[in-house]
Amino acid sequence: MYVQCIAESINIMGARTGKAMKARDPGPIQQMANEEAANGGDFLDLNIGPSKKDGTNLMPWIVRTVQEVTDCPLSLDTTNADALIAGIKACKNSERNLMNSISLQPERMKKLIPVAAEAGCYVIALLWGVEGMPRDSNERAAMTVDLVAALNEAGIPNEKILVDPIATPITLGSQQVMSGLDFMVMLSEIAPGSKSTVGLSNVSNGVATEKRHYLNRAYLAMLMKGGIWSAIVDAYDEELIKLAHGELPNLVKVVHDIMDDNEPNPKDLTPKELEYYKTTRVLMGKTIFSESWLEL
Ligand code: THG
Repeated sequence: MYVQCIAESINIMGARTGKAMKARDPGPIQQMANEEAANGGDFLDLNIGPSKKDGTNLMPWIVRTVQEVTDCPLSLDTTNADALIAGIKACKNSERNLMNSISLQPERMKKLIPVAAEAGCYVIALLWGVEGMPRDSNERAAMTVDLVAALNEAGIPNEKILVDPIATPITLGSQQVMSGLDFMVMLSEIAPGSKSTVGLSNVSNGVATEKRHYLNRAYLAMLMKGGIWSAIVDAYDEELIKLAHGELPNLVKVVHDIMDDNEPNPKDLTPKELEYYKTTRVLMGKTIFSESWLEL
């Protein structure tokens, strides 16, 4: 199984690229784009945050800057709808790129859906409604039905839609994490042929930096059981990219066995497998989460 990796590091909050965006300095952004593509990024996320003031100038500038050095498809990421529109219009090969994202807010849908339909690009259907995030898999299902219907009506086929159920941090409890997973399994029935994505590092938000990778990796292996199509990831995590691209099947098997209630004996596992074993149990709520979960 191959999960498309949307590389997340070109980000207005990032130490290396944030300053370069504000100064319109192409060097650091082009360097990171080349690194992320070389590391196995299948799309490059260009995240300019809200950029309320100059988003309509900044997004097209970044698109051109990155497309000067790489043919890797792009994911244009901002809450500023006008900036997204300007960015999509600046893209070469617009049908290969990704609009991140369209949520269920009516003014956003009205502005963005016709532009995505016209460009023929992929779109992330973000399950964020007027009342905020969905609370369980049923709310996610209802939101998907509404948003996918609106996209289809404009002529965007399910094959171009990546539903994002919004991953929640483990610090909010494993029930929330597991409900996102339940939804992944339902998605193929709700919108046949549609694709999916999640912001993987959301799951480890608020956890000490050096421990976040373990949670992100095990969570990805869990999502693979639900057939996830893509994930927004740190392309500098080599092990994560290998996992996503199907090169670590033994680790994926450990995780899926636990999910199938076919628990391996921890005594039979390698140290690396044990890491995934312990972390999966935390994400599933079989072990209570604490920052020392790996030492237990
Ligand atoms: N779904 C969709 N889009 C998204 C998200 C999502 N876009 C934004 C976010 N979530 C995914 N992108 C990131 C980008 C960076 C980080 C996390 C998620 C991150 N950065 C490091 C940090 O903050 O510690 C390093 C920053 C730096 O470079 O200094 O964690 O859920 N559709």
